[in-house]
Amino acid sequence: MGPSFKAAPEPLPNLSICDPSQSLFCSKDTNFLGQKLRSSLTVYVLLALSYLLILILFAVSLSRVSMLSSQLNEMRNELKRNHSSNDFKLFPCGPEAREWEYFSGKCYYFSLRETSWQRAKVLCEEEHSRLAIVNSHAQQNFIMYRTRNQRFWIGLSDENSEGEWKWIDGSDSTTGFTYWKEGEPNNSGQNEDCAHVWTYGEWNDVHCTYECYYICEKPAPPP
Ligand SMILES: *[C@@H]1O[C@H](CO)[C@@H](O)[C@H](O)[C@H]1NC(C)=O
Ligand SMILES: *[C@@H]1O[C@H](CO)[C@@H](O)[C@H](O)[C@H]1NC(C)=O
Ligand SMILES: [Ca+2]
Ligand SMILES: [Ca+2]
Repeated sequence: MGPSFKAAPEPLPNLSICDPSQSLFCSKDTNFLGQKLRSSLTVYVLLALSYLLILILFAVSLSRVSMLSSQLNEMRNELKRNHSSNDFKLFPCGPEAREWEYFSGKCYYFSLRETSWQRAKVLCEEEHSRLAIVNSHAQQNFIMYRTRNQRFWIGLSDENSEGEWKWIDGSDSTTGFTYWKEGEPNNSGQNEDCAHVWTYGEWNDVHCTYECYYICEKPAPPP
């Protein structure tokens, strides 16, 4: 049996397809799998990198946009401030309240409808103002030119005590500026307790239920 054992030696398995210098996986199949795995790994890495890049780009552009928009906002605000300051030059009583007219630190509203003195008082209060108190020649002139001989209620009455004319803020009118028409107040019919401006802006007392236009007055808003 011995010599027969000396038959041709079995050839060594061909290892050439499994060159360890080329692959970690030493078989044709595993080598192929490894290559596939590696290439997909590369793809994943590349994908991840590109995602990262996109994310970074996105973040950068986002910050740019937010910076730009904040700058834009700032400009818009400045423009608005400029506009409003220009508007305030034209309308010191507020661009949103153009029916109020500015004179010497105060704002005046000259009503477009006529009503009783009491109702006029309430209407002015509803607009956070009061019936006008006239205590200077300048103010009297302004009102006179503005009322043009029409009857407008002012904040003056003697309804609490006959003959004691008081301004709506409680101040005594006899000690300060007055502009009564000659012969007024005459308490005609013992029943004239409210004052209005009339011809040439002169003051007259009349029934408080008489229907007149009215003048409201309030401090001008701060600039
Ligand atoms: C606002 O007005 C100021 C000067 O009053 C001017 O320098 C500035 O450019 C103006 N801004 C805009 C946005 O118009
Ligand atoms: C008294 O005032 C009223 C107006 O309120 C006027 O119509 C009347 O003529 C005046 N009376 C006199 C006597 O001046
Ligand atoms: Ca009276
Ligand atoms: Ca009178």
